[in-house]
Amino acid sequence: MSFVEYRTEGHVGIITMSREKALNAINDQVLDDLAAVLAGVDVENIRALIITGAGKKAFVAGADIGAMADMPTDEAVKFGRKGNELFLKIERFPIPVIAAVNGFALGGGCELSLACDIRIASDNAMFALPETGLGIIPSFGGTQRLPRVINVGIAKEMLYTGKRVMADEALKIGLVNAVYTQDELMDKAMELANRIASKAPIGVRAAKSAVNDGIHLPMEQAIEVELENSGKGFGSQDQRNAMHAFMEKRKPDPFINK
Ligand code: DAK
Repeated sequence: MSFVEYRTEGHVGIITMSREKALNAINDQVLDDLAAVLAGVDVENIRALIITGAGKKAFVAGADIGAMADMPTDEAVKFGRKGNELFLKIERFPIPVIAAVNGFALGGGCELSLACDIRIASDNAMFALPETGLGIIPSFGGTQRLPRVINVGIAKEMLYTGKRVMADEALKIGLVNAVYTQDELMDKAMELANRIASKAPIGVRAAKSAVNDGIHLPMEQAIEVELENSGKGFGSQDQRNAMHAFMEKRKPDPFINK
């Protein structure tokens, strides 16, 4: 039995963290199952991914505390590495990944959402990094990604105190792009994913690479990264199609990712 489900709707892939009895908490098997699902995504055809949690309570309530309570340090390091490799894969996945946060996003769950390109949330969502209260720190990238997504001081307050941030505050501090009711959340996530999927995949993928690879570089190097990525779209069939359609005052033919 897998703890991670995957289905597709048109050009959109939907990943559901499905360990509902434990509020979708992440153990070793969850990491393996998520890795297997990602490895199976047909990136030629799929143009956006959504990650959400099963049930109405949680996106992911964290790494599995029961599994970690008596874990030997060497195993904890292995668990951390596995999580880090996987979350890096999500961050660098060739297509955009949207976290549809439908409830608790605590500890490792908050970190999973931070590895995604865009976060949207339901009005009952709650974000926190409560690890210092457990005698540890976030170890799936939370100390690094949170201060790169939101203001450093607010990130440090969340890290040092484990402060719980509800959906409306998450919106205010820029942790999420939008908040919807629980019933609306997946429709809105699909709407956003389909808006991304309607654009030329070569352009969208190049934009993701340009942002990810350039954001921490000095501007001179960063604009070179942009130029390299710009070359991926230029000369493509989708670019020729879209620009000629504009000149001919008609809609472009459907994009083919070539
Ligand atoms: N781990 C394991 N089980 C969990 C869980 C978690 N993080 N969160 C919830 N559950 C389980 C509960 O134990 C309960 O199981 P049963 O008792 O029914 O068997 C079930 O889910 C339902 O939870 P509750 O009965 O507690 O539900 P409530 O609505 O009353 O409360 C809650 C919901 C989310 C407020 C509460 O469950 C809670 O506080 N959960 C823990 C949240 C948390 O502290 N999350 C952060 C975990 S620390 C590292 C790698 C990674 C990390 C650290 C180090 N290294 C490699 C070194 C990451 C750390 C974390 O994520």
